[in-house]
Amino acid sequence: MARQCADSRMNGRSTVIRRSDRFLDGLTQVPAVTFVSHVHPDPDSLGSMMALSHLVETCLGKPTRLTCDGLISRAENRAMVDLLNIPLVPIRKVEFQEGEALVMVDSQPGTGRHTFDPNIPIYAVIDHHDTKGNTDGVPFVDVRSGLGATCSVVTSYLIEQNVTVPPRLATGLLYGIETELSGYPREASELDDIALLFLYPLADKDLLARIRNARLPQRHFECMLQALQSSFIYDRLIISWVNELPQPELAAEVVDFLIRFEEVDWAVCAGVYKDKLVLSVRAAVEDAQAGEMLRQVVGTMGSAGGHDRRAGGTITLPSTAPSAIENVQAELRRRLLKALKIDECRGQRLVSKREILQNLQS
Ligand SMILES: [Mn+2]
Repeated sequence: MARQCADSRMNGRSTVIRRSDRFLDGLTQVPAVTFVSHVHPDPDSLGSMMALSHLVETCLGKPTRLTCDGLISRAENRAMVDLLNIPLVPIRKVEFQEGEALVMVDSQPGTGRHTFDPNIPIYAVIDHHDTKGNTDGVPFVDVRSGLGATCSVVTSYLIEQNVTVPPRLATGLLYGIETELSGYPREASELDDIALLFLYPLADKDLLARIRNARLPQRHFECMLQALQSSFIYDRLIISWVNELPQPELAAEVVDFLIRFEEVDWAVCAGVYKDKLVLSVRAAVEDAQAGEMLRQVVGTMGSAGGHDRRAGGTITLPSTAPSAIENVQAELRRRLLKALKIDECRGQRLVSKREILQNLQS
């Protein structure tokens, strides 16, 4: 099928083969395109899948599918899916067809962040994570670790192809970029700002406000209270041990809050979710290489990765007996202190036991 998008190579303005041209050129013969991302897809994953699906449908007229690996439980992310009507197919229900192209966004193969069959060939990987996956044999790879968001990469594809961006899509992309850039120091590049400037006039700001301020269930507040009551300071590191995470994405919300504590440079949350210890890390210093640090700390106990100042991972618990969890926590604490060159010391509570008890009595 002929390409239906404006192609500046044809009008003599440019002889450079742009990445979006190469991406689309490789899909002209396929019957359909399916998009995948990492487990518990976040706004950057969702916005990227929405944008590429729109690009493929508009320029090539091919059918597309957006998939969801694992649950989406964070309130804002659920609101994004509902309010923007993002049509997601659970990955375990997807039957891959012969010849269909698989496109992976905001993640890379072999990083322990997917549950689908790793033998299914992938056509494209578009990502911005520092953690390198195995992209050998993947025909189209666009990985830019200097970028704040994968949504910025795919927005540049939409701009290059001169595709009309409907408000719903602009809102998804804007929120995807915004959630990736909200930390400090701000991990962003010029391309992220170009994308934000392009998207802002097109986005539905009321919808955006509803997504940002999604209503929260009671267990969210219970979890935050427990996280604060079990946070321990070791020099410039704070670790929060959460016994029971109501949903895995809450670990990230805990560290986003704790990293603002002025007396630490590192915040770690390790929360128990089912048979796993879910880890989230934030750093308040530049050149922290948090993703690499956590990957080395976790080692063969699980999988981990991320960016310079933000990282995540999971450790599979040998058993959910309290003693088994305590052993894993002790090992993790020991390795974290060593990796961050902090002398073995007793952790100081963020909130003292006396204050916790006093608050209960008043
Ligand atoms: Mn991302």
